[in-house]
Amino acid sequence: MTSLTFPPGFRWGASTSAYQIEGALDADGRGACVWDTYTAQGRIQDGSNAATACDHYHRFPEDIALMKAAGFDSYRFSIAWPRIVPAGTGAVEPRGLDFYDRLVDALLEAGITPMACLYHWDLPQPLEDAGGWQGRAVVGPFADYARIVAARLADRVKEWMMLNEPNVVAIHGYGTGEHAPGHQLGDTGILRALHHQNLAQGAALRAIAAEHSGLTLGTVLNLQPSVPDSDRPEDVAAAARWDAVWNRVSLDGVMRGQIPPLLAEAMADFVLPGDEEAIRYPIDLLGINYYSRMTMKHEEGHPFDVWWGEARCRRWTGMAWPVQPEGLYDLLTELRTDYANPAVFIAENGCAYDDVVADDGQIHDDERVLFFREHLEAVAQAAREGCNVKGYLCWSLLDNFEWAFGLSKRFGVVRVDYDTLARTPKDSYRFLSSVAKGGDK
Ligand code: GCO
Repeated sequence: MTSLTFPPGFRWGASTSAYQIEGALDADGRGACVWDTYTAQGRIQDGSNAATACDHYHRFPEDIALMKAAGFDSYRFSIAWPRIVPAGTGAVEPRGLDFYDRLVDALLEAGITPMACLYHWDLPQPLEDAGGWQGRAVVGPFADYARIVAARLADRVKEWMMLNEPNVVAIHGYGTGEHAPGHQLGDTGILRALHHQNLAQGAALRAIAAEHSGLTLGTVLNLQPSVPDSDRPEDVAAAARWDAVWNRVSLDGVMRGQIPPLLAEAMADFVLPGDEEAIRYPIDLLGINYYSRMTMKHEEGHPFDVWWGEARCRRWTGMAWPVQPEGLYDLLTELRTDYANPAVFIAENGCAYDDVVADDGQIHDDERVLFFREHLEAVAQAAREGCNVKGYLCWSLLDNFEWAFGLSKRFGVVRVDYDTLARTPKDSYRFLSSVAKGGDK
């Protein structure tokens, strides 16, 4: 077995997002977001909602104590836009800012470095009503919100991520309709949502940089190698198309200011002169969310005439996602060789399984431990070969509201009992803790 050794100063921690854990959706003047609307439409598979979720809004001290006890030194959380600017534009809600102020102080007190993500999918509903990510009207409000939050917190929060997975927002929010706001606007709708997120990101990066120096600015992308299901030319072309949509619009947008050539024609209607400069930014740190490879084939009737092929792997997670740690190694290697080896960190990696609470009250989640071990080996190997990887944040600290799956899919290293809200660390928590503390090598 490869040893789990990492470069000096390698950072360890967890990621969460506001909507998935906070609850308290009506507290302290928070406005409505697209996920509130989508949930109220009855579109969550298990009929649950995020009204309470993990009640992190009130229980964050306990959650921070869990991270500290694990030996985690870093934590990525997201700030809920509708808590800060409830109507998307206009009045700022001071009680929303106060909450993140308390959270940040408590993290620092615990010796945990806060990393704030500005957008983990909770678009204020009034902005969606005005066109959402389909148009440019959202760009200015996002930059304003970024400036407001940074003005309050950047004296203590030094690491800022703009977006989380713009591809998933675009594809599922505006293409398949499986995520809020639940539109099915075809290929053009997906590309519009991607491009306008790129523009908003560029504007927010510049807005924050203009106000504060010495910050680490970046964004978080879900990057997953797209491989063809067969060597038939139409499958090879489908995988390349999917790579352009899923990975390259976002990655090449920020890193190179480039629209993928494969998509240039399809995007010509709404990419204006100057946009490529506006979306490019020399970020300091790139967060990567990795779950699996994507095996794709040509099939009409789906976005971009691409559909899932047969993933060749030995195991699947409880989401029926293939377990393919070698894809993470390939991805890190590609960033090193083809993108000038940027500073990166794993911002999410993890898995859902149908956890069982054993007679001893514990959760012996061996499959999740194995998942983490194999992916950490892939990261360690890439780092040994020179990849500039700075740290690893698991997804997720807590079981939480897994979007359209509701509370039915558990990704946490800490179990949440949704009746009592009791937290129980799983074996996977102890495993990551031992690696973070340097005891498991
Ligand atoms: C993501 C999402 C998370 C999900 C996780 C599992 O960024 O994809 O950030 O919110 O819960 O990926 O599906």
